Amino acid sequence: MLKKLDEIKSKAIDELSGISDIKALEDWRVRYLGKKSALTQVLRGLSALPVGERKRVGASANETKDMLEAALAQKSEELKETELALALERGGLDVTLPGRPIPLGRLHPVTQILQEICDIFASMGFQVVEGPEVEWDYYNFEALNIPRDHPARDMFSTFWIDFENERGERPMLLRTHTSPMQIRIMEKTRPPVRVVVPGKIYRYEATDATHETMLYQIEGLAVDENITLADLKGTLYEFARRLFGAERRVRFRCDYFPFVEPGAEMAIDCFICGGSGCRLCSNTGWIEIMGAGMVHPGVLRGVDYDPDTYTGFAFGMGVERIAMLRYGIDDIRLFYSNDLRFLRQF
Ligand code: 2NL
Repeated sequence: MLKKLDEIKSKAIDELSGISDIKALEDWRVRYLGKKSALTQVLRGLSALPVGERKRVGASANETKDMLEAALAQKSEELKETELALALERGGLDVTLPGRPIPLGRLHPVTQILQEICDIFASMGFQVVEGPEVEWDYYNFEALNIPRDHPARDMFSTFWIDFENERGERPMLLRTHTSPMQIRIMEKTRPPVRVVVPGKIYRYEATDATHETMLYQIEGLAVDENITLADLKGTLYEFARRLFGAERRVRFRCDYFPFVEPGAEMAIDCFICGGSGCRLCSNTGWIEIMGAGMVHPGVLRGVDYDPDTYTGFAFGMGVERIAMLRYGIDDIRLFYSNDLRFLRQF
């Protein structure tokens, strides 16, 4: 019996070494370890043997079984590895490769600043509203106190889409500021009004380090009874300190915009040199960040608000300019040239 087990073992091992595919390995398993295999027969027949022999034969049979099972497991592992290598050679899929990382996107620096600005005004009670980029001449100019042949139109180099034609149809353009949306809001609602309008605007100009034909602007408007220049100054002062630092000082100087009276430009003290003069502030100590003013009574009348009852303040700023100041960028064209080396820094 012991001799028979030895024969089974050496024959099985001999055959196993010649096996080179998984199907043949399964046949081998059934032949040497299956229910009908010689080994299993020996194990089953143990109870019929006299005690002394049963012990010896049983120990040897179990040892043979363990040994064959271990050899089977090792062979199976080897075959799997060779099959994977072959599949790869044929151009198959290697499921053991680590996955390719998914590139993570991010918000454009101008979008980040735009959202920051909107958040500040929203926290002060302003609603955030967007409007159309293609506008009627009426909303972009006439309603803003800029009549057809007024020289103030020269301030806004305009992309015209359609001029007034012989059929008397209205002229159309790409908006040169977001104010037309504020006119639309005032037409549709009664005071109190508190809105900020972010969005794209267009200027028909040559591009250079500080000019783009398409840029972002954010304008704000507050109209109610008893709104004064003090409200304008307090609101914009708070805004400047939240965006550029609590230690900022501000300066208001007279300026002209056709839709406000009086009009002003607002500057902050230079956050690089603290006012002593440097490249950023062109040695003046001050950086202009926006235009503002009290809404012109003609604009209020145009939307049917009585200027004797209501007053308001308005302001506007270029978002790229603010982003350039915040990040120390010296050329506006970098924002829109899609160079990832630039964009990945934000
Ligand atoms: C600028 C200066 C300004 C306004 C925008 C405004 C809007 C309405 C009525 C009155 Cl509906 N004013 N907007 C006022 C003063 C200045 O923007 O463009 N700075 C970059």
